[in-house]
Amino acid sequence: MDNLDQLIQQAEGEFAAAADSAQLEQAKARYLGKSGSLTERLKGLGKLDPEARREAGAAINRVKESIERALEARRQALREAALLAQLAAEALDVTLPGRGSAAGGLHPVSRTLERIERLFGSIGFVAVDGPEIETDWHNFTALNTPENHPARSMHDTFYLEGQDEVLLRTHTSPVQVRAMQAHVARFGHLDSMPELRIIAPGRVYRVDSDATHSPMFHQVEGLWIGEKVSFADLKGVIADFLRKFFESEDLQVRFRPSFFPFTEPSAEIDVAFMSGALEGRWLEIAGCGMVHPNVLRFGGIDPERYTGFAFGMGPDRLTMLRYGVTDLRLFFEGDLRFLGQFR
Ligand code: 2NL
Repeated sequence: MDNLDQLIQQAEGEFAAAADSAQLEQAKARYLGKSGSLTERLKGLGKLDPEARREAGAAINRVKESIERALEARRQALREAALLAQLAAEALDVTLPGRGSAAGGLHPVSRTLERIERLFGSIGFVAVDGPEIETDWHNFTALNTPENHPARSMHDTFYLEGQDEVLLRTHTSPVQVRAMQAHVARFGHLDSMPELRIIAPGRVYRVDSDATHSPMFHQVEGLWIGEKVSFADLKGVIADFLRKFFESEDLQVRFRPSFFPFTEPSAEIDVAFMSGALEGRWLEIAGCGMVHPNVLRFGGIDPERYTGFAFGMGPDRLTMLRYGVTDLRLFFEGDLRFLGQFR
């Protein structure tokens, strides 16, 4: 009996010492396994006479049950310890503040484009778009650009490989040419066509790259065609737009005679600020003019009856001026340290 009680204590000690379930199962085998000490004792019962065998058997079975209970208790304890360890390892502090989602923002040039669209929209101009891959006809011919004009050279214009009639548009004028044709297709049969008032914002491409030129840049062109549209209308629309765009009522605006194949007469538009870092300096910011009769004709419009003005400006440059940015390439490198500053 004493011997058996010791066996229980010994088993309990070994079970307690088992650090994981593998060690515990090894300890179990030493008592309850095929040649474990209890099993050996049960085998020994056969040598006893029936009276003694019954008594010894019952005692061994009680011990066996005790050891099995101790085993099951230790198994349970190890399972709980493993679960607690896992919970601790995967601990998640739900009271910590979230990482937050940084607010995004529009690209500064997109902000300028939206501003331009809104200001012209307020006087009835509708924004239109069109393909960036254009035909030579829409980009140059319809704009009265001579066959041998330098703008048509490989040096200035990106042509598609193996196709000398297809190119990346160098301005958004072809969008306006398409809009004129669509307008005539829609309203040309009427006694009097409604006015066409559009702006064409978008990406354009030229073979040019330095601190102030990017091979891809933006342009906004505008076009107003009607029966009595004059250069005076052009001056008023542009001057009003620029004062609103730069939020400066005393902005100086100057129209300086110039030349474009697609307008006649043509002018360069300069502005001068009355205060700030650029105070008093004339800056060239757009070109404009009365639409050349040939261009109206290419658009399907009778130049004897209708006149119109057109203009083109660079929103990238307008954005640089508005925010005081000196390197155009910053707009197109995608560096969030720079872009994140415009919100
Ligand atoms: C500039 C000059 C200009 C136009 C663009 C135009 C478009 C049609 C007909 C006539 Cl469909 N003209 N566009 C006219 C004058 C100037 O842009 O310096 N842009 C940055």
